[in-house]
Amino acid sequence: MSKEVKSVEYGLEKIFEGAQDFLPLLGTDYVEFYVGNAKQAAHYYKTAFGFQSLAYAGLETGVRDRASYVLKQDKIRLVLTTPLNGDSVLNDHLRKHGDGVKVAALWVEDARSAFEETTKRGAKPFMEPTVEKDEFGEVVRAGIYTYGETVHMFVERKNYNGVFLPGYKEWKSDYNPEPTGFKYIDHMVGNVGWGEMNTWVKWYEDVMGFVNFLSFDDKQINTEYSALMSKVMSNGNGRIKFPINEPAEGKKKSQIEEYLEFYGGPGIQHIAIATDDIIKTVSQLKARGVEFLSAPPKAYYEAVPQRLGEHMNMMKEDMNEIEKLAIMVDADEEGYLLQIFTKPVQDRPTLFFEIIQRMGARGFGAGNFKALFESIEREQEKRGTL
Ligand code: TYF
Ligand code: FE
Repeated sequence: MSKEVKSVEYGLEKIFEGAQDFLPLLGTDYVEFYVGNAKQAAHYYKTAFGFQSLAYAGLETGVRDRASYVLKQDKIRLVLTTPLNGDSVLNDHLRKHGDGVKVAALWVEDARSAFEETTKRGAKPFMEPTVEKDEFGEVVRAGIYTYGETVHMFVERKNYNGVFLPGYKEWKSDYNPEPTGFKYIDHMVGNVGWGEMNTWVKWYEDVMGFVNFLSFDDKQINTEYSALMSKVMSNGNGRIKFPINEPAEGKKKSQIEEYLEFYGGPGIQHIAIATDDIIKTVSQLKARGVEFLSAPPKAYYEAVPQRLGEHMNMMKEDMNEIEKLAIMVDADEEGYLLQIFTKPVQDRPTLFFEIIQRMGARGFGAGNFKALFESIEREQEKRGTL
């Protein structure tokens, strides 16, 4: 693991030296998925992941071409959107990519300025700054394209106190499964094409003012087959992290190549969700039918003390529980982390989720890559895509 940018200080303001502040970001605002059946997807995210109903837009609210269900769990908002007729442009996206993430929306103070600053640095516009109003105030939104057909929306909501956005009505449901302990989005990872990682690293530097604070090359993370390279991009306050993967040459097909084939190009590969009690969260998810990758081998757990070194004494979690749930553990100079990965959450082997509990560590679990990628390869083997 190589640190390319030294961290200056912890806190809310500037963490990364070199990050530019022409685009101050307050956090992730929402993540919007385009799906084939938003009503059923919403049920899945409520039942299996413990999201709560928040807002709805569709025929009943005067929207004719799409239906959108908004779900919430602590700081995370998901929007599940589906087209309502064959003419909708959403169909082109769905036909090509299947269910997946269309929008990673960022919460900003000033959406007009965010749009202006990024487009003048080369971002391709998706939506010009637009004011949306209702009885709860107004929201300004604007959007730019990132890799593939994925979009970053900028959301300015300082003059708004409705449940989500103008045009949505509050969604009160009698069906409210218990939350599973999700807190916030830790990072969202994009897969891009062969040789394109550095192009997108530069794009996040130049257009968004981000810095590259961690890099993993193919030598560190080349298992028998699953070669890839990865660079983590972060904004200045460290709240927004977008790692970018590209495939690398291996013995057989890289998991990144499999994704690109089935998604029909670059897009979001996984969303990592932070919890502060991974044992409870993962036990709940498993009980509700969420499928995770197969467990690492016994030898992986035998090597935990060695991998954690001095951090082993700090570990509060019961290692037997951790192993029983097939959770992985890694450490860096600053602390340790616990993580686990779901299988893809739709039929195409594309988007999946990561559950992560950070106990001081700011890395991405490089010590787990081998075991993780071998689990992914076992799935690729079953799919005949290795
Ligand atoms: O976000 C990360 O870097 C880790 C590890 O295809 C990872 O979660 C990296 C690449 C990948 C799956 C997981
Ligand atoms: Fe991750």
